Amino acid sequence: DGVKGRIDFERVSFSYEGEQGEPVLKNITFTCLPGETLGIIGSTGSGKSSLVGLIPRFYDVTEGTIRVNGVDVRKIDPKWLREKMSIVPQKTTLFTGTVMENIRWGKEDATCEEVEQAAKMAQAHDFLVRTPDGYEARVGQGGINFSGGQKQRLSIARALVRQPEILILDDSTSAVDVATEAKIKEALREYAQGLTCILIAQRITSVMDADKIVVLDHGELVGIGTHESLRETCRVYQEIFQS
Ligand code: DUT
Repeated sequence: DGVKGRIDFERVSFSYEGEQGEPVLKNITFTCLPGETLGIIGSTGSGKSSLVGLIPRFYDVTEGTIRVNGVDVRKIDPKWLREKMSIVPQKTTLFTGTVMENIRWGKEDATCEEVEQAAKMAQAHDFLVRTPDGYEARVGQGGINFSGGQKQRLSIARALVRQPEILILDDSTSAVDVATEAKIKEALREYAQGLTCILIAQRITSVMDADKIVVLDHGELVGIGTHESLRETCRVYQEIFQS
């Protein structure tokens, strides 16, 4: 169907409950079409994580409307909504168990082939098969025996094995080198066609090839467009680009 993975924000404002002062998000409007990759960039505290947290209804909007596949999310059961999307949070959440168990978490019926396929896309397969126990390697508490970048790649594999319609990566490749990050994005383009992807990032290189990029500044949308157009027209984007 033509609306699978579509997201619309319409004049969305948001304040955390009980918080005084300026809203965290102010009058945000944009559309992410099915299969598009949308980048979100902005300085720390500009509201990026808050914005994506509204999509699976971790919080509800204060004003305005968010639609997923054309339907107001307030009319959708959060459980059903979260089935359709995978979110990789800023902080990875691996648990004590095998790598296989960790990737399968959230989709316990995934086959070994599906786990391997997800790990390949996330660029985790290669480092896993180089360890003696491979997918049966034990993950220590909090993933202590893996590097930051490896943990992020395992988290991305976990998100992909659920075969979501919408994938949200919240700064999930910050510890992954630029070349490996490019490989992950290339694999997603090749194997996960039709997947809508939202990428929050700190560095421009992470989002510059997105179909469009939303620039947030103190909770306001100050630019939306491609890297090329923002580089010419958006002051905040230029500042991030030059920094
Ligand atoms: N905020 C709260 N309560 C929360 C989370 C955030 O009041 O539970 C505030 C802190 C900040 C604003 O909301 O002033 C936006 O935070 P958010 O985490 O959405 O910003 P970010 O752009 O994702 O920041 P970072 O790049 O540091 O993750």
